[in-house]
Amino acid sequence: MSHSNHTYSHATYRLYDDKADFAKKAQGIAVGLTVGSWTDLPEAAKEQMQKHLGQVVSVDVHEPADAQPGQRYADITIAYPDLNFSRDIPAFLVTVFGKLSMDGKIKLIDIAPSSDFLSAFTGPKFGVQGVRDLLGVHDRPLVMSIFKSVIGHDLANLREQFLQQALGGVDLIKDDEILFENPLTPLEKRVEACASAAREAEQATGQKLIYFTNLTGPTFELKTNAKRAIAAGANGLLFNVLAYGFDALAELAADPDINVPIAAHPAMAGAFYPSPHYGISAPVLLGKLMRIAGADLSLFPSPYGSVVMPKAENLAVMEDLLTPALPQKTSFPVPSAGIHPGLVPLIMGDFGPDVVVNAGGGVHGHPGGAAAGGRAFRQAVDAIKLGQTLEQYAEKHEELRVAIERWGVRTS
Ligand code: 1AE
Repeated sequence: MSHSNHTYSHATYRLYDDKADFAKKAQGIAVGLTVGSWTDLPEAAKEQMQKHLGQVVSVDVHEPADAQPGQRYADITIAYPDLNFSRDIPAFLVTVFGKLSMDGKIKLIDIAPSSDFLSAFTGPKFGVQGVRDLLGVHDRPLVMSIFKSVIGHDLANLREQFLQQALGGVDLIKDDEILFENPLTPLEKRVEACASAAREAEQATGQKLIYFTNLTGPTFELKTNAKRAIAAGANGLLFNVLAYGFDALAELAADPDINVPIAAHPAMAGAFYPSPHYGISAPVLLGKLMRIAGADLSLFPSPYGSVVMPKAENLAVMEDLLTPALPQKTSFPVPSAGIHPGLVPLIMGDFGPDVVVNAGGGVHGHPGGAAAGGRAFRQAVDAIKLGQTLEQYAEKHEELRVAIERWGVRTS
């Protein structure tokens, strides 16, 4: 949207209120989050402030005739002048949902930053295509394995865990997000041990592999730590974006020396998106903002596993990660938590080819061990690609057969 040569960024909110005058409320937001007051301003001041004034774009009231208490809501879209905020995500978020986030039953359900604002963000360095190019895999979903049971384990143990996961033929391995700097597996030593296991596995499988090392530490040390990890051989970084803030991710993604893909972990996302009344919607949080800030992969709870996000929200997150409507490269959707090989038909059916099948317990919990677990996932992906059911393919693929026996198959 553009008024008088000024560009605007949009934000859409869902407000629940049984009695409110939503049009008045919308006007209050447009003025309150921009110039502060309007009607009381002298005419000369109004002329001066006009370019900074927010505009109500739409007020869409949902009030069924038989509405029960708590059901009346409105979707309100406000246009904010880009003039009012600098080109960084904290400034944008504080403008559109700073104080407002605490003002009643209100949830930020969509954002449409202007092209001028978006042009300030490099976004994912690799994106879906770039990650595929790094691995040389272009014709199937990727498979990622998650380290499990890492706290309290030493380097030799960690290396062995890595090797077993890698031998199963997975494409990506990520640290557990709760593995921080510690005396048993300090950053550089951990990276060296895993990189050497990756080389060993690559000789056996002939397959390339990316290891997402957990990037941790105080905010102002993140860049240094990222570069230390890369110098030690890390070819990917895992990052707990919501604990640090989107700006930290944007700064890492924009640094030319941090030339490895970044996987965004959703830790703490549950504090933001699940309520219908408060917070920030999952597609905004784990879709648009992750991608704009520079996540090559964005993890989120799938609709099928142990920690569940409804399917409609999953698909909306995926849409925002993959839509060509944003100028940034696309990011891989990674529906996660409680994933096992028997869910692969659903994942590939719902998400299509550009998805990462990601599992921890579903790899390590395979009765034949982690290598067999990885193989079972790869076999499940191959089965669906070949148009076979998992049960058919399992007749000649032992690891998949055992996985199905252990977890079953879900087709809906
Ligand atoms: C939504 C994040 C999933 C995650 O990080 C994780 O560790 C999942 O583990 P499993 O697959 O549920 O064992």
